[in-house]
Amino acid sequence: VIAAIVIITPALAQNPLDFGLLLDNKPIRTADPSAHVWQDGRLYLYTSHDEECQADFHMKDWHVFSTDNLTDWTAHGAVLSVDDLAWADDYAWAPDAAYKNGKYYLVFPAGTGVKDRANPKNSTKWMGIGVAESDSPAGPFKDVIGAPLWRTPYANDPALFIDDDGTAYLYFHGIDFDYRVVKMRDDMRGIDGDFIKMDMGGYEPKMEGPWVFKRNGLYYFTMPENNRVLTYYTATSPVGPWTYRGEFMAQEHQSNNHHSIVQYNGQWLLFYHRWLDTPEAGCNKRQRHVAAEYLQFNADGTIKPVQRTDT
Ligand code: FUB
Repeated sequence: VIAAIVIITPALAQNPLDFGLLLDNKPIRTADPSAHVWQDGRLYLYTSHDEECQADFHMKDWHVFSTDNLTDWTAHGAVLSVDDLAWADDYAWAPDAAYKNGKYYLVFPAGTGVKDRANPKNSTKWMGIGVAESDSPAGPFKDVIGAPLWRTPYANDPALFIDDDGTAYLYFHGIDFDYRVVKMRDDMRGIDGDFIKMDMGGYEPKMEGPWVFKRNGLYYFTMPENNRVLTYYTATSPVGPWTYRGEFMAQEHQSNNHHSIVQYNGQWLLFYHRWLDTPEAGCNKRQRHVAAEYLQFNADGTIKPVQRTDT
């Protein structure tokens, strides 16, 4: 479903990518961007969606946007909602996508219940990781499994990485924010084997939102450390052991960040979200929206620190 074609005016010459996405000509509060370039050469962005003035991350659906020039974006609308799921009615958090077997897969966290911060024992909240399928990169996606791959009190932020040999690895963080990976079955409808707790070389801050990519034969495991500062590790295998390499984007507003990294037309791009003042919304709080910056590497493969470009 194509909801709207929008023109985003470049903000600054050095960063034509710090944009506000629109849906039906209105701003849409997007977060947790997962960027991919598929066979058709377009760049697709899979995002979660904050309700206007939302609180406590009660989120209902996932959206897709695409472009072939980083300026003109097509909004494909909500491509999956918790209303489509038999097993969850809330917490439509950070998604990722993959292409395999001629199909497109949306992997996503969702859940139900409520968290009782004062008395955690009274919490009824749980979250699981689901996988939905589509014949189109722009969805809509269908949960053909009808159940989460697994559920825990807090399974979140899944990221899929498909290696050159076609093996799909699923990374996520769990209740203790540790570092896990599991192979996906070839049909992508289940996991293959046990969860592997990865060797992080002795440096293990809490993480959210893992994102793995490969460049010049080197694997990069990137994350919002303590959910705020973008940091990374490298390894010669997609399951580690990993070596910590440090920070490449500082935190902003003491708020969470969530990112993805993709190569498009020969340039590396970092998509992430920002918390910006939205006085027009009337809720006296910052709201999230997706932004992007170019990403540069040093000759030794390390990532150059990225500055946010202000609009
Ligand atoms: O958008 C909901 C949650 O906030 C995500 O799953 C986290 O990564 C953080 O961005």
